[in-house]
Amino acid sequence: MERIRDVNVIIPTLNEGDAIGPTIDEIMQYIQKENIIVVDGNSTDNTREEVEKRGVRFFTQSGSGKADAIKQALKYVDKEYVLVMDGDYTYPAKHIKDLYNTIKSNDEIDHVIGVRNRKRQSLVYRFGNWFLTKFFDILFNVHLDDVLSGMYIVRRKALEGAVFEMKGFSVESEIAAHISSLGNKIAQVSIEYRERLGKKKLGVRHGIKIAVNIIRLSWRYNPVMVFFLAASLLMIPGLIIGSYTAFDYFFLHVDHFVKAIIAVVLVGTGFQSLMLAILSFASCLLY
Ligand SMILES: Nc1nc2c(ncn2[C@@H]2O[C@H](COP(=O)(O)OP(=O)(O)O)[C@@H](O)[C@H]2O)c(=O)[nH]1
Ligand SMILES: [Mg+2]
Repeated sequence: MERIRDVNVIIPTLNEGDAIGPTIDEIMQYIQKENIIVVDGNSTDNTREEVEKRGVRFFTQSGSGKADAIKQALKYVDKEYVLVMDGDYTYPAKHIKDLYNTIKSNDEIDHVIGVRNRKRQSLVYRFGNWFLTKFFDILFNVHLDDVLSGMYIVRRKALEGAVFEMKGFSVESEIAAHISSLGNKIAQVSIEYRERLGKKKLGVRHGIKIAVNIIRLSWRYNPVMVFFLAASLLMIPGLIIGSYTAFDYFFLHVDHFVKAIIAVVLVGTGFQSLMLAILSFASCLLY
């Protein structure tokens, strides 16, 4: 079978001694080994030996976390497309072809995400992924189904000029934010998701960090939405409390001073936020 030539594969690893061997063996059915790069976060197990045994490029990252690793590996890529894939054997390599064919089929598509079948994920993990993806969708006005997937392909040119500031597991949302803010297309392909080999690293703590980082990204790329969301979060409860106090005051002659003050503050700051949203939206249209 003819292997794909114009794709670099980046695999971030941290103590994936059990999984990285089988992961690479599978990838090599589709990609020649010269095009694969493993970027490691100072593993203390046999990850390095497993990679080098197979003649695949291996280097140890500087900085820390998955984001720094991928950012650094991007400096060494030279093919037209870059595919990122976790090194824990969860993503079947056969899907490389699906992602590749999709990005290759349309010049307007800059990014293809492998949307995981969630059957193998625990309930908490599944909810976290769903919640963070929907949160991202709202703030960036897109319709993605799995923004945190660890398997995706990107057109290298689309990443030129990207600002990477995020840490750890927020790198996927940062890439999606960059591509969607350019107004370029992100496509999706359904993929299977397997049980990982070795110990997992992601927890609720990481989920919270990702949520905060999605807000920071939105602040950078789409501030209108942040103002608008803040406005709704303040004005909706403000209006509810306000109507209730007004009703009691005018019809039942009961005063609720504290509630009335709270309502005024909420509606007032919410209104300012809304004005800022409208102003920033208008200035976006002008420039
Ligand atoms: N280079 C590098 N890779 C990392 C780091 N943390 C996690 N990874 C890798 O990133 C991928 C995703 O992490 P993983 O533990 O599978 O997350 P989970 O499966 O979602 O719990 C795996 O291939 C990890 O080995 C890091 O600090 N540096
Ligand atoms: Mg994983």
